[in-house]
Amino acid sequence: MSQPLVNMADEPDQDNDTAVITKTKARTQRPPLYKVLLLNDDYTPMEFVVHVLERFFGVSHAQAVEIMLTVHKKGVAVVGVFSYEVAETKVAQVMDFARRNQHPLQCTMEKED
Ligand code: TYC
Repeated sequence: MSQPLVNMADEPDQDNDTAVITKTKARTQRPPLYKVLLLNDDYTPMEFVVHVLERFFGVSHAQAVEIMLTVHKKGVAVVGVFSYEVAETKVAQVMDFARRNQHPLQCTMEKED
């Protein structure tokens, strides 16, 4: 928050020569960002994961295959970085779609450092 630019001294200033100028840097507050993570499992079909990535994360088919294979090999991958509300919605959409299709696919979010 802002500070006064001019602080008058507390002491009496009989000859008016002790005004203090204080500059405060205005810092912009950015909202925290959240990573959305996709986790590997042994049962969800690869094509289903590719479809999820295209449908909910707007990536191309080639990018979706690449991300899916990263998760398959490494166990987890960041699929996007969003505001809290958008990340929460993506996680809910993926988890709901996986559950409705009876796949154990897991999607979570975590605050970015
Ligand atoms: N490991 C799965 C398989 O071999 C494929 C898979 C990839 C599952 C990514 C989940 O997030 C995932 N069918």
